[in-house]
Amino acid sequence: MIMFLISSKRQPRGKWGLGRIQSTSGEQASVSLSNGNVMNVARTELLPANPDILEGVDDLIQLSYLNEPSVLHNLQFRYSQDLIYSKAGPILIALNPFKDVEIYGNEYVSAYRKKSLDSPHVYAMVDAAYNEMIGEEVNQSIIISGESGSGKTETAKIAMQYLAALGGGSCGIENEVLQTNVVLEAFGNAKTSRNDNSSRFGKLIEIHFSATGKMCGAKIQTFLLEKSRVVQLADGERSYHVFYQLCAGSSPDLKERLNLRAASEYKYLNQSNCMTIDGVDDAKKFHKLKKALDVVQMCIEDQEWVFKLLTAILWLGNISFLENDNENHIEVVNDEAVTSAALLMGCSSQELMTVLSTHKIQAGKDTITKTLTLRQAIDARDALAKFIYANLFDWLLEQVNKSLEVGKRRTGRSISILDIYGFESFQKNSFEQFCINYANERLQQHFNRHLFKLEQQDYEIDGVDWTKVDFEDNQECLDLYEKKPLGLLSLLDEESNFPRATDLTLANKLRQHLQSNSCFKGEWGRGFSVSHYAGEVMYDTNGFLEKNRDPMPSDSIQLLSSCSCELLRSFTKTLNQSQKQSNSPHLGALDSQKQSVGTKFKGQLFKLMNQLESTTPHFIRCIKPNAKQLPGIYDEELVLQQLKCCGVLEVVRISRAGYPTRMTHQEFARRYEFLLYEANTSQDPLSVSVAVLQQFNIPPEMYQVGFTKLYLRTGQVGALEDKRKQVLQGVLGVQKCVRGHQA
Ligand code: AOV
Ligand code: MG
Repeated sequence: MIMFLISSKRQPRGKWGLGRIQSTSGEQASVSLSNGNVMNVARTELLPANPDILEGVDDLIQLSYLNEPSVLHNLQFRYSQDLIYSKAGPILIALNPFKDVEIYGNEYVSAYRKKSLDSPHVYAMVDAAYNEMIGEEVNQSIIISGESGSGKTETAKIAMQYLAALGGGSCGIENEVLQTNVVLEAFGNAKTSRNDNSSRFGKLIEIHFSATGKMCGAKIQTFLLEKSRVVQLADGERSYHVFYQLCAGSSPDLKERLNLRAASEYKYLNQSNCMTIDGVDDAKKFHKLKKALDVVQMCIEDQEWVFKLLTAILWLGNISFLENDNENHIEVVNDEAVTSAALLMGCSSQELMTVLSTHKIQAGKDTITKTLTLRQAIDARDALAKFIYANLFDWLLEQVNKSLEVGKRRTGRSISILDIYGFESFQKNSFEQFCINYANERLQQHFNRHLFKLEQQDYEIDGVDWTKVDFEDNQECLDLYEKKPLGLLSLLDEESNFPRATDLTLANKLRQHLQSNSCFKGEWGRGFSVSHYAGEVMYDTNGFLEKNRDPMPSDSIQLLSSCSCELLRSFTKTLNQSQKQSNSPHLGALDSQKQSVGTKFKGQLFKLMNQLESTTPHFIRCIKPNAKQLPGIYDEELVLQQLKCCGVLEVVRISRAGYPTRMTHQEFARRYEFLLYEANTSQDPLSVSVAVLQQFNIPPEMYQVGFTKLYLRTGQVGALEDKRKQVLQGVLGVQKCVRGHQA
């Protein structure tokens, strides 16, 4: 059988098909299809297919032919039978089924625990991590990546369920850990065009275990919450779930206390013509959220404060402005929106109106009050709403972490699960993609290092000749981002410090200084492109400076620090003094005291990488089989592109090129010495091992002898193991026989 490319005008790359060559002439071959049709195909478009017995193997490395169509075909074959998990060497590939597949729950947990099931599964991978943690006291990490909607968050939850089940299930700390998902998803997830439940933040949960292997606590870290979503939505998308849940599910009593209306009455929510999600009952979700908040031990008073601030944010969004006749003079419309927001925040309507319409400037000893332009006023209002939401999110996380706190933390017994946004490349890419893709470069390097560099080092240290397999190193792209003073992040910060800088001056600056890096390409106007490991992405600098500065007017901070709401006041305490009284131009340059968003993110990533370096990593790559979020559809082009982006194809190639089976000379000799026909006179494990290899005619190119270990290519120990089993069974048979006689 062969695979061949069916050219089609509609699909630029064509589709792969399966067939048999009937005859060839010149550059053409005539190929018969399974449906009996015959077609002519260019010979350059033919590739060998795998034999039928390899159809649907659960590890791609077992395939004899590892071309792209074979890998795609194998995964598709499995997907069509609901076998959504496969391996690529050490990596677990998870294809999103977009429907319930009956492979989870207690029965499956215990089957994987007892090893009566060993097909690829999240459970199997987590079980291996758990065993290594218990056995060797080494911290473990499970790193889940994939593009939006591919199933990362669901996979992370499945992993957590397995770990919770090991401790006895749904009570105590296990339940608490699981319930954090409900809380964080309400506040950090939203419907986007790609995923009805899209996480708008990255998350690392570190789960700790006691000496007896039970969960005993956890700690959650989050990365880069998308704040802009609170105030601005794309058509067909929603803001954070919690707003709709609150509006739909709160009791009439609570509604009255908060002066809360229906979601459709709030501008922050109704601007995108999308208020509900098919199949989701927001009111029901609200009740689940309240139960989850109880489980993570948030008291009723605190819960009420949270709902108050959420409602305040919604009312802030309804505040409008009037432009007066004399140009550049605006006024806040003194309506219900202002009074409600002020009441909930604990300040006077007048104070709030002043902050949203004027700006105080210190000139020597005098304070001059200037009126804001309409644009500035809207920005000030939105900045306030974003500030409150982002701080509320952080505060909530802090509360959750307090309730999960481990008494005395001990290293060597934790499993961290990382669920972080995958590589993104859209038609239009902005600051968010710029940061997300940077995070993915860092993770990719971690992945490379672990799988390739470590592997190679291993060979070299052991004196094994291994013609180095080339792999893509992405250091140059990381340098492009991180070098000081001439890297993307430094230059962005520098430009953010100039009040007069614009998107265009930023783009020019980057072009001027970065042309020498081969991963950088200046485009015309505001654009620039970066060659990421997963492909080239063109960024539009529009909004980069504002988003990197993330300004919060000092007047607003002062207002918050004088509000009667204690929670709001606490949000300003983390800001340092100079920032509160900062005299920077209104929403202008980056405050010298404040870290930019980009630099802060870089710091977080470094910390994350340090944490991960001290663990044994396990990688799960989630793949989205179609963009429609529907079951049963397998879009080859889309899958192939994702397999490339996450390095699966590269891993398959490298694993096969190397020597995946490794045993020390001692281990090998101990295991197989008894198979030798002639007893080896030498006691030396190395010469015993070599004698075994020779007796079994293992060809020299199939193994290498290192200083301490033997290295064998895929499939080579199979024959030895078979023989061993055979002999052992024979011996047992004889023993049984002997005993039978004696009895
Ligand atoms: P993501 O985390 O990777 O996207 P999710 O984990 O939210 O993606 O998955 C998206 C949807 O796919 C879920 O809401 C489920 O409907 C479905 N799904 C995923 N995995 C499974 C599974 N194992 N079984 C059944 N359905 C599944 V994002 O957070 O957008 O990057 O930012
Ligand atoms: Mg997610």
